[in-house]
Amino acid sequence: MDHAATEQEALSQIAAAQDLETLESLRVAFLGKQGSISGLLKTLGGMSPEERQSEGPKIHALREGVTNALADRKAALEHAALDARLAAETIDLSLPAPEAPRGSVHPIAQTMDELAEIFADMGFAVATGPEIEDDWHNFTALNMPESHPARAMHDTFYFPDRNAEGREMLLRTHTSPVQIRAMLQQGAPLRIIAPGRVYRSDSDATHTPMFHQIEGLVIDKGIHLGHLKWTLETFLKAFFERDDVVLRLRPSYFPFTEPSVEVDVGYSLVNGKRVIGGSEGWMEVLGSGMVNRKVIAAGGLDPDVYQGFAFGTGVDRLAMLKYGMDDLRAFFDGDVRWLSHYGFAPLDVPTLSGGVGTAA
Ligand code: 2U9
Repeated sequence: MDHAATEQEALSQIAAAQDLETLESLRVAFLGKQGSISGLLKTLGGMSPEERQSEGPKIHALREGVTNALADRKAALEHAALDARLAAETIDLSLPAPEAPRGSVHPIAQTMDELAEIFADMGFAVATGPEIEDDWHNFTALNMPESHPARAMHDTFYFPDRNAEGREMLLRTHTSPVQIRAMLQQGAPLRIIAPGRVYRSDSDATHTPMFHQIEGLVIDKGIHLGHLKWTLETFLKAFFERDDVVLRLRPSYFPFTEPSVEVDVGYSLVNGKRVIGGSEGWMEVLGSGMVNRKVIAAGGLDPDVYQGFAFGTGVDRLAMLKYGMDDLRAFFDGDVRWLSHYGFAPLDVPTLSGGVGTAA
């Protein structure tokens, strides 16, 4: 049988195929179950051994030649299709940009920038650290030993596996481990703020499992509660952009500070709405205190030589208070209508001289 002629005919049909469907129907015609070359292969079974020895290699070579030609043509057709698509789908980079910038800065990002600006002016550096922490940096070093209730499963997101040193791993429940790391790495004196995301297993109208905190830490010789009060008062006046901000310090308890104070800020009622300033009522805005001796020691410093104060607050709550949003959950919905209402102009960077928070 003239296999060479059969192969020539098959190859020319394959070369002439202009699209993938035609090529597929040729594959079926030659190599499919009922295909012509498959049919030739089936004739091998009925041949004498001598005949099979001479015919077998020829039929197999024919099948291989056609298989390769089909694969090559398929690759060539796909390549051509991609080239055509790339040529057709171009972006005209010479198109003019939109007249006004479309995006806006999220109120949390804006508030974080304002806080960094205010504290930078008071000599604080911004410190950051990992959101996946070990239990020593998140709890033990902050005077929360293994028996402490804040370590309970229902408050904290733990990972199933321990790290290489055998420590339990978790999503940080506050930004305090950042300050522990800063004390160990930088020593004293220290003046830092630690803004960032924190995680707690809590979800309702006023709690989201991820929220934003900012904490501050000052360590030096001779630090006392007066330094704390001045710093927080200066900060709150700058943040709310009012000179009549009044603070009220109440005794409280945190494991990492001793003594501990909660800070309320006075508000007035204007048309039935609470406005920061004056003292018609009080709202809690910050937790703070003198750093516990055990925490100073965990940070590698001698508590007989160094003292410090620390504070912490929720950025989401501060943003709501300043910009008048009433639903925490809208912060994380990603709704562009909400963002275009509450967002800030991207090129309007907060500065102390220009006003820290100018709405878009
Ligand atoms: C070190 C030493 C002390 C940080 C502090 C608070 C008080 C506080 C809460 C306010 C509301 C967190 O967002 S919130 O849930 N924080 O009340 N935080 S003192 O004290 C530290 C931190 C680090 C090394």
